[in-house]
Amino acid sequence: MVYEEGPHAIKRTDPHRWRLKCHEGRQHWHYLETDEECEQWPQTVYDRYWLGLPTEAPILPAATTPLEAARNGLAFYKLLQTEDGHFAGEYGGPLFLMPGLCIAYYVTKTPIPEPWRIEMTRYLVHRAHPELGGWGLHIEGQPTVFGTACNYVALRILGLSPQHPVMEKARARLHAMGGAVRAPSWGKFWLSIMNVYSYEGMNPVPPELWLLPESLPIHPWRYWVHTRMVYLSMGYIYGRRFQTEETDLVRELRQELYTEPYEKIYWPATRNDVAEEDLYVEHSTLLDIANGVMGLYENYHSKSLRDKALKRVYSLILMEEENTGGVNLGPVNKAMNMIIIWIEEGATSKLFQQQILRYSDYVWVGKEGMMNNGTDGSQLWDTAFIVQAVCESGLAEDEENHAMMRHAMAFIDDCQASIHTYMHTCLPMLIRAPSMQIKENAPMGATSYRHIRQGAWPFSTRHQGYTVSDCTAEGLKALLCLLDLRQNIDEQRLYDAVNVMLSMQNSDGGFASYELARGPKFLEYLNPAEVFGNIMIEYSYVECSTAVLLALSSFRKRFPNHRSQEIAAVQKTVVKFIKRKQRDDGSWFGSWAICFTYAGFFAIESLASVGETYANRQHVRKGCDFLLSKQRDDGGWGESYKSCETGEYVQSAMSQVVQTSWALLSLLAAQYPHRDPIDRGIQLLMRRQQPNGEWLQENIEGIFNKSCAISYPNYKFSFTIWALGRYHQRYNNE
Ligand code: LAN
Repeated sequence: MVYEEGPHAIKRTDPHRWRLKCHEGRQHWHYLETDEECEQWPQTVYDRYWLGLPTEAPILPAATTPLEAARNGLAFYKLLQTEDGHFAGEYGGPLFLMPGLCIAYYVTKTPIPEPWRIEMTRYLVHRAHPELGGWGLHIEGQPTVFGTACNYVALRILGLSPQHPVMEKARARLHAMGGAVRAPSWGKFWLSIMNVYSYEGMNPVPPELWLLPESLPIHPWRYWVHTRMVYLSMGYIYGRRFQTEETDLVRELRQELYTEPYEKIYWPATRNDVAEEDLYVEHSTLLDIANGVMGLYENYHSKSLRDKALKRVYSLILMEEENTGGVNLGPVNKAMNMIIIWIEEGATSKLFQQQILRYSDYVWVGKEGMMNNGTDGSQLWDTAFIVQAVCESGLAEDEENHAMMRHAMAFIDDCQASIHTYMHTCLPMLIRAPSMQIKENAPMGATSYRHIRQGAWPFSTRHQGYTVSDCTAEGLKALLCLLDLRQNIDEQRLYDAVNVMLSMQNSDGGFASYELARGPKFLEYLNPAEVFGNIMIEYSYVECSTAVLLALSSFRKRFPNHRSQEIAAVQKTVVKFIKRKQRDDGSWFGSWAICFTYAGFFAIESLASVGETYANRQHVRKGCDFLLSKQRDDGGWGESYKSCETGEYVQSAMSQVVQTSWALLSLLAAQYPHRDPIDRGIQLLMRRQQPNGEWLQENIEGIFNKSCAISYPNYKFSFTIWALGRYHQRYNNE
């Protein structure tokens, strides 16, 4: 074992021993123990790239035109394609996920594999705030009680001593913020499981909510799927008041996390105490009243009703388990379900073993150690973008790119939910309604409340398999590109994808992320999470709506006779929605990446897909003018994640290649008539390109729930190549 140089002097594994193995999109990092194994299984360029080792990618002839720059970019990026045809990548950023993993392993007494333990410790040590100490909600944020208390616990589980300088500094920061009593609700919850906090100090999460009539507007089936699945599992654990046993570590943590003696804390008074550093959405009066009522209920609740509710909740968790093969929707319900399945089924059960196995899908080794990804990856998403970029730029015609494209297509093809995958991964009760719309599905009570998925694409892998509107759109767009290359595709697959999209339009004309908007807007007043905004229900998002519009537009051009009237009607109403969402200054607010530049790109491109351009339409013109007003002296664009928090455009310290690409793609799609700003942007992309064709990592690219940043490291390849390629198509390298 080696120690890293530098201020942290922390243990590290040998980076030359890690290998990424990918199968059907599943990404697993393996640590090889012997030299012999290493010789038999040499490191690939993508292993080295993601581990931060020199890639040894060849130096390329310097690009003199945008097309050559795109070609060089692709020559490098191609080397990162994994053996199963997708483009892998780290998906870190949030800092509230690894505590869930560590606590789940700790309470279920599951040993954390040694190489993981070492690399997770290294990651968290590196990600502590360099000046202030402690951790934030995400890697670019300021320290919060949530981040600091939970990651402190995680590091203690991982074995780091409380005397380590990073821990001392974190403790000081935590105490300066008021100690762990001031954690937001999700923090209070994890700490309660760890038995270093009392459930008396938590607002109730009664599982009985799931027994309410489904017709009630507050029934959880109407929540946004991530919120629903988190509160489903939280309700189970809260309902049972599950806590791990009191160990030495537990006793020590109780002394370390607070500013006063643990025994003296009056817990009920801490329920609504949340540090200013953490608070993004304050409690509404409605929420406080609801918490009060639920608190009374908790004092007198009936045991038999609770048992019934726990049974119902557990049956839904089992459906989730089966529907996703143990991957689960996301990293938060994954950690909770690992604990729940251990409680219900025991450590030796098949289901619990599957839970452990599937945790490998969530962890990723980067150059600063091992992180807990925000999902089980972004496989479909990233692969669909590069396929479209290569097609549009014309690089798909190059012989040298054929193998890579075929391979990517095979992955995209395999990733789509078909009858075949359906049979394998869905519960029998879901199979009964493969191509029906949600309102025609079997009675809600009998299902797991999921939207139809035959023909859909997920964000990551078909194993996780959740329908996402814009992932379906991007998957379809990518397949349609391939039609241009005259590959054989079963048309029914395309029709199924269209069917999924058509089933997802909301009454306001827009599209949400995973499902139709099912709940009333007032549910947002009951958002108990404090650290995230707009999480209670689905909303129509600019990005999702525009992606669907783009997909439908390109589908309709090729298949003008398939459901043409319906598609035309949807196109019309989405266009209206997009125009309604434009702000007076010409911008669109983005919810899933940063921010106005991202949403502007999708909006302008989608309007262009129905023939609206800078010359002929006011909305596109205003959208372009807004972007142009943000161009910087060096020709680039650069927006900070702060835009997403504040709702106003905030410039970042430097221009960013990713945002420059989005802005250029927008101007080019809109047929903006003047070349100068476009040329200056293109020159910036070319200047930033390295001699081996790559672009270096810049600021974090993505966001969710208004407050949490998340990495999309592949964007710096797919969108740069796309912008350069689109420029070439428009101006032919003049
Ligand atoms: C994602 C990632 C992808 C993203 C897009 C496809 C880009 C978007 O257009 C639609 C929404 C979606 C699918 C999305 C939703 C929320 C996710 C799953 C994430 C941002 C990745 C991580 C995040 C998830 C909620 C993180 C876990 C945290 C909780 C609050 C439960």
